Amino acid sequence: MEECIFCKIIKNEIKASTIFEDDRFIAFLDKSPIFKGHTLLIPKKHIETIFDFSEDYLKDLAVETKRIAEGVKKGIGCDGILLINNNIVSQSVPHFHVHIIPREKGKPLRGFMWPRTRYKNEIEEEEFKEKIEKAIEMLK
Ligand code: DGP
Repeated sequence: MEECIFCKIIKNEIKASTIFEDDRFIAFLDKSPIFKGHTLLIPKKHIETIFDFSEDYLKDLAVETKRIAEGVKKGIGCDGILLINNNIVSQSVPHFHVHIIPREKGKPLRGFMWPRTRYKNEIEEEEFKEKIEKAIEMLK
């Protein structure tokens, strides 16, 4: 089976513009950035989606995400940061990655995450709220 592209980046078999690396994580520039400076943060362990993480690794990922996002913001002097992560659907590389994307005021995302939808009414919104609330309760 063809090996994962991001595992090859970790092993230095594919070149990437690496901006940070330690024993658990690596961050590098996305090869097709939404905006320049668009960075990907990935675990060095081959973990496919958020659902496959251990809690400890995920906690470290949250801390690392904040640090790298701060680095991108300070490093290029952008106004803000968009964090996104595709799991399964729209996930083109099956190795978990957080997109850390620089944002500038007045520079909109084009055709990305829009158009938004609306709930038909408050009853429908309540139904969605309850389904998710119950599922979370069961996870405790
Ligand atoms: P997603 O669609 O959420 O799975 O995002 C995958 C991202 O990975 C996409 O923005 C492009 C980036 N990408 C894919 N292959 C490579 C690569 O070989 N090098 C780098 N630097 N980025 C890659």
